[in-house]
Amino acid sequence: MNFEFILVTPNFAPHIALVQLNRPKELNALNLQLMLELKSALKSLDEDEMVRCIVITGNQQAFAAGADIKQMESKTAIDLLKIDQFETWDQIRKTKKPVIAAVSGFALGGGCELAMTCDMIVASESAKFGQPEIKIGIMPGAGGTQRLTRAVGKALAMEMVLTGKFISAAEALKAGLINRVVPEEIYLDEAIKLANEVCAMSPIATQLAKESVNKAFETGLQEGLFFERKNFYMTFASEDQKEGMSAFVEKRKPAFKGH
Ligand code: DAK
Repeated sequence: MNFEFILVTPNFAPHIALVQLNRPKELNALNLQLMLELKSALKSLDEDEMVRCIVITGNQQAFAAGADIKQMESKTAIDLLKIDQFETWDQIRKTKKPVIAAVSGFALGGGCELAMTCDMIVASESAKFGQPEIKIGIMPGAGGTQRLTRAVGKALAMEMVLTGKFISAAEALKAGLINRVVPEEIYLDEAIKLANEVCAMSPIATQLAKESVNKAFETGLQEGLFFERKNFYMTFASEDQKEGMSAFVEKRKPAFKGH
C-alpha cells in the first residue's frame, strides 16, 4: 500500500498491521488527503484475513497536532458540508478489528479525537492530550466533546474543551483516557505487545466483543444487554468457541483460526 502521508506495514508483526502517520514537519497535522489515505488503509486492513489487530502511531514528537489548520483556514461552512469529512471519520470508527493508538508527543484536536476513536491508547511519558480548538475560534468536531466527556467526565472535559489546556500522559491515565504510560523508547513496543495479547484471542469473539463494548456508548442498558446477548450467542457459531473450550478442558493453549 503506497500512500503519500501514511506508511502502512500490513505484516509488521504476526497478525499485526502498523499504520504510521507521516507528516513529521507539520507534526502530523491531519490534512484531507491523509485522512482519506487512513480511511482507505483501514478499510483494506479490515478486509485482510491475515490482520487481526491494527496499531496507529505517529512519531516521538507528535501523534498528530490536529486537523490541518492551514488547509481549513479559508474554508466556509458550505465547503466543509460539501467535503463531508465526517464520512471518512465514520469509516475509522466502523473498523471491525481492534485498533490501538500508540501515542507519543502531541495528540491535539483531531489528533486527540483520532486516538479516542481507537479502541485502546498506549502512551509514552511525553504524550500530551488536548482539545485546543477553542483557541482558534472553533470547537471539537470529530467526537471530542462526546468521547472525551465519556472517558474523563464532565469536569475535566469541560476544562480541556473550554480552555484548550493540555493534559500529560500521567494525568490522562489517572483520568481514564488511556490504557498505559511507558517510557518514550518503548511506547510502540508496548502497543505491539498489547496488540499481540489481543491477537492471541479468537478474532471472531474479539470483533463481537469490541462491537458490544462500543454499543455501551450508544444505547441504554436494556438495549445494550440485548445486543450483548445476541453477540454472545454468535460466538457459539464459531469453531473458535469449540477450540477455546476444548483447549481449556484439555489443558493446552488454544489455536484460534478465525472461523
Ligand atoms: N495544522 C497545520 N500545521 C500545524 C498544526 C496544525 N494543526 N500543528 C502544527 N503545525 C505546523 C506548524 O505550523 C509548524 O509549521 P511551520 O511553521 O514550520 O511551517 C510545524 O507544524 C511545527 O509546529 P510549531 O512550530 O508550532 O511547533 P511547536 O513545538 O512550537 O508547537 C504545538 C507545537 C502543537 C503546540 C503547536 O504547533 C500548535 O499549537 N499546533 C496547533 C494545535 C491545534 O490547535 N490543534 C487543533 C487544530 S483544529 C473535522 C474533524 C476534525 C477537526 C475539524 C473538522 N471534520 C470531520 C469536519 C479537527 C480540528 C482541529 O484539530
